Amino acid sequence: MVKKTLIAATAISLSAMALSACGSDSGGDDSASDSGKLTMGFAQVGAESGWRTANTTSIQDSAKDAGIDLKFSDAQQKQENQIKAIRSYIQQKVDVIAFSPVVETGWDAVLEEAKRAGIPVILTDRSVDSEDTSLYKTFLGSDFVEEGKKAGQWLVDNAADADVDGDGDINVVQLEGTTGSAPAIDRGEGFADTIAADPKIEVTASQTGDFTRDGGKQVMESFLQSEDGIDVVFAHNDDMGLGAIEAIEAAGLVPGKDIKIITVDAVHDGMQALADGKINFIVECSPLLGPQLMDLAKKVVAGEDVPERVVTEETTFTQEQAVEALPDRQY
Ligand code: GYE
Repeated sequence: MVKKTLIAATAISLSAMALSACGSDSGGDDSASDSGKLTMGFAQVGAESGWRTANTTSIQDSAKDAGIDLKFSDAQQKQENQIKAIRSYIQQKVDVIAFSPVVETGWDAVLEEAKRAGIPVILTDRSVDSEDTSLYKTFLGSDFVEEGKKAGQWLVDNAADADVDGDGDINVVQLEGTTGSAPAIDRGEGFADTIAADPKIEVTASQTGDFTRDGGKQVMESFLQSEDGIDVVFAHNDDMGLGAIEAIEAAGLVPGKDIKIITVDAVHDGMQALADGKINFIVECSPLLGPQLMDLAKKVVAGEDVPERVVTEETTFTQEQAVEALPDRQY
């Protein structure tokens, strides 16, 4: 009950703010009918990581290729900004709204508004935690639980190596993604479930670094002070792992050797660090969702059936595999 009231109050104050939100969108005509092209409003999470930058480029490039008029907004990792952007897309009567929800909860009100306006919504990259699945047409993106499991499995398989200080325990510190976001929740869960197979492996500290390099660095600095005998870092993305590398080096330790590092994404800088031996294992999460998104958007607007879930295919990389794959990586 309390929660509902809160959401309603937030919805009112945000709708007032939405009146001034139109200016934050970039480019495009005012409605689909002006240009005869299909118009998509896309509410992006932010620009927090290399993954996000590659994802934005993929969406912008493939909209152009598909002849779709894209209205794009960057929410700077704030849900209220995404809600404002979605409301402004509803006002502008776009043909389709796509967005990557920064956190999982709190979307029902704005999604109901889109539904009432007859504008289909596509979730991409991250999903929402809503019981009413009629609020969106499809969800395109990775299986984050599976990614967490792959990270955990590598550690279980390499446990002997990962016990760097040889004390019989493998102490893991976790750098979590944005609190309340689907990838942070699901990667954490998949990882925890998998390492439970080996009682020697234990997560001794876990804190959010908000998916940023700076966040990862700061949290790792504090872990290095507060935790004894850290053997492994599990970072929910490459950027936080790269920040952790800086903190580990500043502490006079050798990343990849004195402390093993596992990350998720496989963006260019992460792959370079893996090839250089500073990261030990990366679980791939593909940001190249643009072409499939544009395809789904055209189908949804044309009233065609689309699958309710489209899962991205991805792999994993060891240090040797990174050396091989790097020259051909697109991002
Ligand atoms: O792993 C991280 C980004 O939602 C899959 O968000 C995405 C995650 C990605 O900030 O780097």
